Amino acid sequence: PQGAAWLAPWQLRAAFAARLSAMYGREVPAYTTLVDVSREVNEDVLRERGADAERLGAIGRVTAERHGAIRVGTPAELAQVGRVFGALGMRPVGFYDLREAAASAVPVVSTAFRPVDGVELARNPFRVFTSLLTPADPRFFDADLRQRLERFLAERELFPAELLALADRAEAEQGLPGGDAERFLELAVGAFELSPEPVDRAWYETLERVSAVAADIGGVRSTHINHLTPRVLDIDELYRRMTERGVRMIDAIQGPPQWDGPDVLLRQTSFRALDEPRAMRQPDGSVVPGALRVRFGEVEARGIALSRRGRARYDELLARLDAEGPADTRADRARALWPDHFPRTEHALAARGLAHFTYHVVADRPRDGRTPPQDLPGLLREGWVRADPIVYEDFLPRSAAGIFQSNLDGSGTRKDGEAGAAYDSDWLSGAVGRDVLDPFALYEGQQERSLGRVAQELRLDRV
Ligand code: OOG
Ligand code: NI
Repeated sequence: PQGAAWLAPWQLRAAFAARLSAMYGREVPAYTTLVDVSREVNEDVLRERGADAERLGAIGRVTAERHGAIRVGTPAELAQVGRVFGALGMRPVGFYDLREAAASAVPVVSTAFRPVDGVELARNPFRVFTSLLTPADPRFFDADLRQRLERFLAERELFPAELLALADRAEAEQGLPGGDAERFLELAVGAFELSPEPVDRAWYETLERVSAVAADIGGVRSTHINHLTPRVLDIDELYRRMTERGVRMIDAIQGPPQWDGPDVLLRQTSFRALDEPRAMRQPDGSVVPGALRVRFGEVEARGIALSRRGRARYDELLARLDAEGPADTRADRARALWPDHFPRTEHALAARGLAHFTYHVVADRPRDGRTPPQDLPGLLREGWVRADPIVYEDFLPRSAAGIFQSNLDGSGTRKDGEAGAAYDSDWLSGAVGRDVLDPFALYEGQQERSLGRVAQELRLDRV
């Protein structure tokens, strides 16, 4: 049935991302400014650095690239999200526990839905950071509040049955014909729009005392996309230009510091959304105008995916920065310590196994009568093989917690001393009804496959 009007999962994904972006731009004008400034910065970087600017993704991909964030209340809702994104060729990757991150009290655990295959990522890398409320965590919710919350959540419907049926069909048949695709996209975007339904003020405020995130998720009868993030090639420059335009950004860029060596992982920054008018239902039943501040703007720059070893090194550095000095000097200390932890060239990152690359036989290497060495550092050194960096497609729990926190009013309450409820990646797989994939395993697989091809082409037993 796959004629001209057929939309494959990646086309549905690209169309969904574009429509979500149009909707969000209508609803949150500062987002449009952010997208415009990101595009300007990307054009300038491309002009200045030429092909080098595209080392971590072709400009077409980077310009269209977005991630969104949503938050849901129950495992059943999360499983439905999994079906909607399954139709778009997106799978849950990574487990993030934001309840534990230092200085934040966010009662959620998260994953990110994204394409996992190299070809699919190149077509459209749209991803959605998806958080699930943890009402069973006694550090946030007492037994009574938990029960009221779970009852409230069980009664709401975030995704209409028609949407879910279309999603299941799209996943099973690997796409949808034009008319159904149109309907699916309309319903899917609609499910993430801010609802005009009045907010029950007393209930919302009850949850807000625990956490603004709990209120945002469980205080209303619908969900909404709470930010949509473009990708920029020079985030420091973007930060300056947004500030010049009078947009007040959060104090810091989260993630690794700026330096003159290879960019790794992910750097992000955000600005607070403005109050948005929302109708409020008062305890006496009357509806009055009110305002809530639930959406914000964020932008990110992506670097090379670190290996498990590289990541351990990054996490050690974070722990050291926490332990050794005051928070307000953290950025400077990070910049000073960074060169002791990470080498200044991609070549060294590859040779020391700190980051992931795909490896390719250099086709036009001059023939000098030598035979290729068996080891990767040797192959790289003697010019047999070239290493292309694998871009980091995931998130960072610490940065995510920082992004959550910097966009909240109160810090909420987390009673410490009590044991937190146990949630882990396996638990989350059960909740979503799909395997939550390990991001490291995905990068390792991609790298291994490329090394297999190298070995074959150079007739080596292995590399
Ligand atoms: C998600 C915050 C995390 C990121 O980019 O790290 C996130 C949220 O606010 O729901 O989006
Ligand atoms: Ni984000």
